[in-house]
Amino acid sequence: MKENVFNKEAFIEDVKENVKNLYRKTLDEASQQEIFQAVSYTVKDVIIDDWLATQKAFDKQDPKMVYYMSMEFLMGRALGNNMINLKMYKEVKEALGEIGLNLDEIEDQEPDPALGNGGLGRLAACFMESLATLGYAAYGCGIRYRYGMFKQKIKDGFQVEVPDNWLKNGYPFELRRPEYSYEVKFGGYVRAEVTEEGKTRFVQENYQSVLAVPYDMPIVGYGNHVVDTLMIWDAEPMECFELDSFDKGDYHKAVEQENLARNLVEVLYPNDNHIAGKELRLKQQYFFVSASVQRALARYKKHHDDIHKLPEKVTFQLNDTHPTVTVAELMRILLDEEGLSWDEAWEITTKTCAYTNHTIMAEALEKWPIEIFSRLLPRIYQIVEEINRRFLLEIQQKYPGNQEKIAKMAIIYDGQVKMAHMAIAGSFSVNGVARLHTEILEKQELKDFYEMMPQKFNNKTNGITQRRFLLHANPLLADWITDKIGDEWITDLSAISKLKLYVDDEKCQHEFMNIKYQNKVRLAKYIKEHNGIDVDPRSIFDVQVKRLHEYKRQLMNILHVMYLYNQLKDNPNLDMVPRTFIFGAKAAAGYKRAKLTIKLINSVADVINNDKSINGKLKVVFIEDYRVSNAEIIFAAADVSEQISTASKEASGTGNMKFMLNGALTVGTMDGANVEIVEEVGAENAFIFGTSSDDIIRMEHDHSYDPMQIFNNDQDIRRVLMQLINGYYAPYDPELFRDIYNSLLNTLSSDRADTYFILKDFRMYADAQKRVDEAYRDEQWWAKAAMLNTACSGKFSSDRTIEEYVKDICHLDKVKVVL
Ligand code: NBG
Repeated sequence: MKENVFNKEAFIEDVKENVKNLYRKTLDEASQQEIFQAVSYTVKDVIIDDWLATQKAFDKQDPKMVYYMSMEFLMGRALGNNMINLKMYKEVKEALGEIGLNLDEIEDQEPDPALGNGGLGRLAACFMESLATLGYAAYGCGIRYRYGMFKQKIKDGFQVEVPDNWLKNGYPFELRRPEYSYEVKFGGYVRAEVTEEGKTRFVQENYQSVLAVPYDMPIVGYGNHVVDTLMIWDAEPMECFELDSFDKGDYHKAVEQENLARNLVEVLYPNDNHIAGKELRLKQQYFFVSASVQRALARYKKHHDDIHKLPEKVTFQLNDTHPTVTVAELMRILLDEEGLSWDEAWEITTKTCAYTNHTIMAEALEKWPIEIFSRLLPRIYQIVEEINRRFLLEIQQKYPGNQEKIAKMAIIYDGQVKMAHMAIAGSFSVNGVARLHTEILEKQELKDFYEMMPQKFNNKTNGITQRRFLLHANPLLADWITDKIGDEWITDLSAISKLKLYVDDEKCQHEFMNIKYQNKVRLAKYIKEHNGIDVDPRSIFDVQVKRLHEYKRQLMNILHVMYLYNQLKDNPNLDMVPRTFIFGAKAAAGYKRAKLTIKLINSVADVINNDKSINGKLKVVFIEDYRVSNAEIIFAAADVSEQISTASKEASGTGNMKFMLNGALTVGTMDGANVEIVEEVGAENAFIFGTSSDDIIRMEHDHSYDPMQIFNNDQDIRRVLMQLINGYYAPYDPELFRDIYNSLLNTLSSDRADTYFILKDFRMYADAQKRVDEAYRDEQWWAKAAMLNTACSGKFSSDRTIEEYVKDICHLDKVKVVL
């Protein structure tokens, strides 16, 4: 195999050439952004050869392919990672350095393609990278939103959302592929016609349509020349002449279609674990699903002539319920375009689709009113009705006369189309994303489905890619690890367990903690630059970064900070290790209480950071615009990882894994993948607390939890809560945080008080935090525990997760790329 031998001079020449061709400038005239573009094009040149070779290998080896269907891909910046995976990062850094260019600064010019919200979108990105690195044929299918996740600004402590125009300078790593465009139809009505062979055919008429145009982005495998593809769809208006002859010259329709195309991919809905329920969202879903399924089938048919064998070559993996219309769209094509019978089509569909569930949060369960669904997707709706009718028959056969089962399991019920039910009925596999989550699905949320078809259910505990979250994010630690145990961990994270040999070695402990310290200095510098706050890298960096959601309980964290501050005010000599509490979180634009929590964090930060009397023992920092690029700096610098969700609510979490990999100790509940993290590293090397998921679920059912009792009996908690409404942190508007206070105590509101059991867990949380304080004083103990966290993180590579998906669900073949 030909290696990409790096030629420094040629590389620099190419960069210069690109600057000249793109901007008619010489290198010294070019801006940093222009240099970023030029370097990216140079790197893309290298990728293109591998990409082409990969496509050739696919054609020749005809591997089975997975189409990862996802509304979200939170890719993060590409330049650095592409160079890492091409194994040319250090060489490029050096070469650029020699001509006075700083690679870090150049990387900083790249916008974060933020085509996702949080964990679900980032998981999709990690999976794509692992698929390529493991040599599997994979397409990511999604939407090329004109505006990704908003940029967050903090003004007066409040979140302000600013549009993220990530394409404004042009994105060097995408490739427009108009030759693979497809029409996607909305609305109109369905007409049945009888064909010459006497069959009934259904034709959609008087519809509006858009042209789906794919942009391909390369997904570079690590050091193996495999380049998979992320295809994200843009919407363009159909040319007028492509209208039905009947409609030709219909000016109104032409304008409508133009508008439809413009609006369709305009913006990503900024909700995490919550549905928007907007008509446009359903349009987005069908748009990218229809285009992707059409492209997948076209590719299949180019190489095969028996459509019945589709499941042998294709799996559609549904990333949550968002792409569930895949089931119906595939049925439509097989029935209406391929002319198959219902039974044949259903057989193929249910062997091709597989569904991953990512949450049990009720407000995230997708349901569409029949009115909207049938109006937007008339033919698809007919098919869903028939899927539902047959599914109900099956249920009746299995549970004769059991009306309750029908009510609970129907796909169409109560005027709504239930996407999760359709996903389960239409898939051969249903998986949860951590062991506990899958158990809760089987025993609670999806119990009826599990009882009826247990063979479909399986668990795939999430993972993360160590190439981005260690090799790129934490070069100091990555080099140190490689120095100690070799570089096998880069492609086989289980090898990182070899570090266990060194955890008792004092010199190694020192080196490890020194690297942590340097990473803390790097983060402190970032915080100073972006927040203007001085933080002491010798303090404990205690970090909670993730989407803001009540179930994740950032509120409990900040209430605890308020409690610590009260203690310090009572006793300025309190013996505590200085601690810096670091937050980073975006709240959905319409999620009031989440936004108010951000304001609370910033208000508390204001008071505490400006109080000289506490001698800098406490600092609070809210990092603006938390996103993949600054996440990489943050994980590397954390001592403590806050994973404090209400047990049962966090399906898995993946931030928890990124912290662990970088040697942070978890303060956490027994929720999501925390359970498995603790199993790997040992409970003694984490700080576990809180009510168990069984108890939470029980109290949710029997309504036995009463936060008021705790408020009445615990003076410290009472004091903290009163500070929410007595102007302590909002002297100019004492009522500002009333809603938060009410959410914890007020039983008048329609929600039950303290839905997320914050007061219930508060004392146990404070105790766990006390243990952190004590443990940190023992430097040796801490260093060993931190190293053990890194050494025991092997299970949490997305490479492991993908291998499990391949083995149990989609059975892909490995591809070998020869140049
Ligand atoms: C999220 C869960 C996380 C999980 C990611 C990836 C949704 C709907 N779910 O716990 O909240 O880690 O999915 O599986 O965003």
